[in-house]
Amino acid sequence: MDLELREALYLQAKEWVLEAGKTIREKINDPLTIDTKSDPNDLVTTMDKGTEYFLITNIKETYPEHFIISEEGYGDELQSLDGTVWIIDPIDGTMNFVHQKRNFAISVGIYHDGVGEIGLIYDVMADQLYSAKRGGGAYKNKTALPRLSEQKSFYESILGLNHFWLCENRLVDEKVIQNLVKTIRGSRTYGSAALEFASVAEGIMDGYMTMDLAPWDIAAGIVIVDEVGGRTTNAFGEQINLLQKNSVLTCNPAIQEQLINDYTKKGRK
Ligand code: 2AM
Ligand code: CA
Ligand code: CA
Ligand code: CA
Repeated sequence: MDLELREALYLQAKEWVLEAGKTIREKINDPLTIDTKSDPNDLVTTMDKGTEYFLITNIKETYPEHFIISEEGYGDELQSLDGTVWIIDPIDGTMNFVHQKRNFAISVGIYHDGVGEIGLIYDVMADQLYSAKRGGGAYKNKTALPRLSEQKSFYESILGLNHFWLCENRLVDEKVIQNLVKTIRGSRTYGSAALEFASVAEGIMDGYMTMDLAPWDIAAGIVIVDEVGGRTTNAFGEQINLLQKNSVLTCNPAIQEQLINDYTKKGRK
């Protein structure tokens, strides 16, 4: 992608994301209409839909030749990642948004012919923007994020995991994951995939592993984690396909091999 074009795209995307976030902050205490999707705990609100609508109408008007993959239904049905594709989650962490009024993010990844060019993750209530351009490093607001330490010890690592990994599940023997949790230093569950990717990029968590995420949960995070030298695959070290759901492991490369070889692959069902 042409670098000048990309810079313009980045500035425009950033402006829309910050504006959408400001609107959410201003309306955070307004009454909400909450619906459920696949199950009673799978929530969606008028704010999720309104934010997606705002972003997508702006994109379609300004860049009619671009494509969009997004969660709440205003995007396109794509069979390929050819061309320029925006991959959008208007609110990542809707349960946090509804119950906690914090710890949720707007996530926007922009890919060109399948290559991640721009990643934006906006922690709305904290007013912190994680951003990256391919080859240009990653930032938290205006501060460059350092590359992840190559010295990270597996035993001193903190992993983002949700508790379903410790229950009987279809992917990995839960006993193996119980062993993993006892072996590492600690585990955390934030409830927003995008913010967990941002934490890995910032080096305040060393990895994040999850069973079943959609492209919009991870597209921006992949670009940002890449830019600090992190790696993202599925839970077994295989390549992610951004046209479908995947299990996901994003982490410091220093712990990747041990995590996959001694745990997820070993316990794979
Ligand atoms: P969402 O809030 O945009 O739906 C929570 O663990 C993470 O998983 C969030 O990033 C959440 O994104 C995502 N997620 C995907 N599908 C979900 C579901 N059915 N229920 C709850 N969270 C889901
Ligand atoms: Ca959702
Ligand atoms: Ca999401
Ligand atoms: Ca969402």
